[in-house]
Amino acid sequence: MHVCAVIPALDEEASIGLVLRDLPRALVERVIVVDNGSRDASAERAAAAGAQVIREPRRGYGQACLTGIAALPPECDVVLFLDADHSDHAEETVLLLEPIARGEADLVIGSRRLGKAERGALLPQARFGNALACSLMRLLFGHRYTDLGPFRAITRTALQRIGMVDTNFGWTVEMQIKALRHGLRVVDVPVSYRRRTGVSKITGTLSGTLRAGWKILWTIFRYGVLDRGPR
Ligand SMILES: Nc1nc2c(ncn2[C@@H]2O[C@H](COP(=O)(O)OP(=O)(O)OP(=O)(O)O)[C@@H](O)[C@H]2O)c(=O)[nH]1
Ligand SMILES: [Mg+2]
Repeated sequence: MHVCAVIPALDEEASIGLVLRDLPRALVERVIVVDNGSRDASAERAAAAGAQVIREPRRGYGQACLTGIAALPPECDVVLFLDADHSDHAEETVLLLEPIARGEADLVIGSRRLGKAERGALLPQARFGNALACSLMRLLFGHRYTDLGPFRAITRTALQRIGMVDTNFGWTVEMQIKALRHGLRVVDVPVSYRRRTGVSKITGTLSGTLRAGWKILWTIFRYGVLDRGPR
């Protein structure tokens, strides 16, 4: 397996070095950090820690992921996504890759609900939003996801099939819904989660929570009610 990691980063100079330090380079051939218009030294820190840095001035979590995907080398056949704020335990990468390596999964979601989240790492609004989104997906698609966690692995073939388009907060749920609609094999595995390093941008702020929550619900409604075709 040729595994490449895509890490969206927006002003994460305090944490990006730690993430890259913890990522098992024996398993991950190439690490692409997508710098999403940071005004701090995220890009320099990432480059110094051995990552390929790509700049994407258009803001948005999904946009950063799309730009990272566009830069994947041809030999890459599994893509690992994780956040740059050192909340995910990059050293647990192997847990996400195992089901794919065994030929049992196309998409593996790192579930913070099945795993151990440090106290205060998953804010109440995040727990509530994840539970609501997972219940709605269960109702509409009949599959029981346990989390919308950002730490995940997907085969390149699956990624190409599902045709991701969301440019911001709908990214994680879009991937999970489309995986079901395309009949992909999806697995949740327990992962650990810690409090972020640096300044909170989404879940730790009221406006971020409202915008993300709204976009996640809208994405579920769009793919689950308005347009139920395979794409
Ligand atoms: N908010 C935001 N984050 C981005 C963007 N592009 C990349 N990111 C990165 O996406 C990841 C997730 O953002 P976080 O701010 O950690 O979001 P969260 O985990 O829901 O909430 P907090 O950790 O409490 O802020 C981080 O690694 C960010 O640096 C962007 O345009 N907006
Ligand atoms: Mg975070």
